[in-house]
Amino acid sequence: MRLTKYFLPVLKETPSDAQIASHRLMLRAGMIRQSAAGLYSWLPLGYKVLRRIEDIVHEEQQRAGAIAMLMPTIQSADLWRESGRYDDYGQEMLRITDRHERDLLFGPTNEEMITDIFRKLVNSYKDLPKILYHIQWKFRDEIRPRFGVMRAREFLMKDAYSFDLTEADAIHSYNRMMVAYLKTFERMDLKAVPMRADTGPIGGDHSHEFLILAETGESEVFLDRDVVEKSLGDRAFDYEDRAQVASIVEEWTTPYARTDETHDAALFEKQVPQERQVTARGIEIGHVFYFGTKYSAPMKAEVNDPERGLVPVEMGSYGIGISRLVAAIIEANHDENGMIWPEAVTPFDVAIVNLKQGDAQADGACESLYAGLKAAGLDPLYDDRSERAGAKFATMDLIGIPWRITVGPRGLKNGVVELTSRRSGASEELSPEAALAKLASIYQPVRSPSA
Ligand code: 5CA
Repeated sequence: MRLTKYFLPVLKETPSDAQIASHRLMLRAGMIRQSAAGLYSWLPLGYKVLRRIEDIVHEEQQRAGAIAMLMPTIQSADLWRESGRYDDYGQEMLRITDRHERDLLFGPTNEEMITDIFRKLVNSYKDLPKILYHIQWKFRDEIRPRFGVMRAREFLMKDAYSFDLTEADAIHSYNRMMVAYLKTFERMDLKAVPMRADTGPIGGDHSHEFLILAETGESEVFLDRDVVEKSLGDRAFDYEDRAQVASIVEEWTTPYARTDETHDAALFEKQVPQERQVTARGIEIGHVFYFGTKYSAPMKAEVNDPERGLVPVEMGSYGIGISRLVAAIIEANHDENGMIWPEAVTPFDVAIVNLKQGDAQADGACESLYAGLKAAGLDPLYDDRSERAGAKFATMDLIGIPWRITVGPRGLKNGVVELTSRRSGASEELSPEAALAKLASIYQPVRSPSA
């Protein structure tokens, strides 16, 4: 993309009503625009990041065996009356009446709808297990929407639902999703920690929240430092192998890690040596629940088990805050000059800054780099504006492109361009070909991971 052709409405002023860095930066960099309280348009730069995050989530869900589908945003109130949640959900639910006076609602989550689909279309135990998911907009009429897309009213969620015959099978589905989440967040360079959680209005007996540590997080968290250091890396495992998947879950859930809702101060003292005790704040980016037959029993989502006859299916649900993740990643990756995108989710892979727009040699070198990067499968943003170098650098720093190639007449005389890392600030002089080869080798494993 050429910057002169793009839509990047960068604000000069820092928006005064934005309290946290991610909200300020997303507004300043022209990623989002508020249309009403808790409702945002995703402008092109923000939308690119959102899509990158969605892609990673899709890949890892499917790798873990979940199947993609799409359900509507508007739901019938009758389904929610069957589960008993129509009244329980309270004022957070946006209730709508259509022209025929039918009660509808804008879905805050989809347990009822997927249970309805399942009960109508599946009746044999032979069709189990299944994990179905979608990525769809949700609406929750939050009493205090704030921090931009972090706590919005309309937000994008990945929600998966598992269906199993027995509790043991359901726990395996739960564990699969837990491991898929570890993998998903690791690919985004996030240190996400599963913490024992309250189940809230979703219900159930078994639940973990995934949080990343950040000063601006809304939850207080208490944890053993050891769990933050853990990583799956390129560890090989098989999602079908129950014992293996369970042992990964155990490894991550054995160290103490809880939010203030479930924190037990005495247990924390007993279980975690003083020097490893961490009290911090966290942002919830995902939440997994095993709730057994909470919905399948009242809604009669049953299958024929050869031994037990008709039995309600065992279910779980698994959410990821896709739009919240954009903000959470910024909270974890920024400095005083702007955002610093991890390569896995960056809106553009590399910025090309032409120091002397209009100079035939500099323009030619930029054009050929731009074409070469695209041919190598990379997504460059070429700043082809006739601006001062300082202004071009400031824009690229603000929008956080992880790599910058600076092209100017002086370097070109010696056959070199400058490659700069946004994160470390370190620069090196390389031939244009070598810069291209280096970037290709950085992005290849990020875009097509094997493990
Ligand atoms: N049905 C379950 C899982 S499918 C569920 O709804 N879980 S949840 O309530 O925990 O939401 C899942 C994720 O959505 C949360 O972990 C959070 O990351 C995100 N989320 C929840 N509320 C908001 C909000 N108001 N704004 C942005 N993201 C939100």
